[in-house]
Amino acid sequence: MKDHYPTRKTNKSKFLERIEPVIYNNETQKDSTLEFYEKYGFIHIEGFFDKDSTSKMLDLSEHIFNNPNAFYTNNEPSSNKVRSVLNIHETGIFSTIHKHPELINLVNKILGEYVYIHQSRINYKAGLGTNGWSWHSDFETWHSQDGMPQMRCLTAMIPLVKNTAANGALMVIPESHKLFWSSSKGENITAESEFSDQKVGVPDSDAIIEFFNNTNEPIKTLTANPGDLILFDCNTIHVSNPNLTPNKRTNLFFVFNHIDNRLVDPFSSNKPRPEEMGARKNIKILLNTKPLTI
Ligand SMILES: O=C(O)CCC(=O)C(=O)O
Repeated sequence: MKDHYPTRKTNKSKFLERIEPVIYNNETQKDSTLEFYEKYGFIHIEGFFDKDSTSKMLDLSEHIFNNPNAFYTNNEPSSNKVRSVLNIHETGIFSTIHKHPELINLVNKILGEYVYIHQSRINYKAGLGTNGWSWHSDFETWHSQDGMPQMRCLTAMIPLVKNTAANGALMVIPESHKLFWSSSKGENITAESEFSDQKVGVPDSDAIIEFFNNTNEPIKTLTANPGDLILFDCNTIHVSNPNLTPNKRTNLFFVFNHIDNRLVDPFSSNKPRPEEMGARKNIKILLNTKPLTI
């Protein structure tokens, strides 16, 4: 398959224009929410999930944090604290939540029918001493390491506690999803070390300046309440600071990919990352036809 976004191949980084649209569904009547998403690469919808479901999601996340052994986990780089737990979308209430008809409907309006879960995770940022994330585009990793061909994928992030500037709310560069930053080759890396502290594929300062020159908007700090929904395009450049408070910042992530964009062989690595980081076998198409009660 042709590599439209070569990255981590040479000693030079460069910018490439995005080829694909942001909204794939031609039938979508673009309301202001979708227009915003298309232009800026993210949307924040307040109060998407009700209080009861949100508190059940938080309870389950706490349970998993305290009993992580049954799950694929990733720890903080400098301690043995759990940083992320992956592949959680078929556990307890998460199995209903990721199929929430209104969520699937919204995702379908953006990516078109039919989508599946590429990756799911809880990021805990467990309080003082926990790392943040450097500026990056998820697509750059998913393309090079997992073999995701195109930008037809998005992340649904559900904050389960209040996200503030102090506990490391996600920050995005508006309009950055329209440019692809092709990274220079990096050192030998492991999937695990990169997951806990990404070093390769991280835009340098000049690249970040270019992303800012490309928009008139300031950084958007996505402070949010439990049960809100934040959707962001797979190529939107984002970052988050360490958690400076003593309490966990627990966020849930479901990554939806279009079925026509299934993973192929990685574009810049010999071996795919584990199934929990990028689904190849465990693929179930998500339909929004059955009303579900949550
Ligand atoms: O949890 C966060 O604050 C950021 C997560 C992130 O950037 C990522 O997992 O790619």
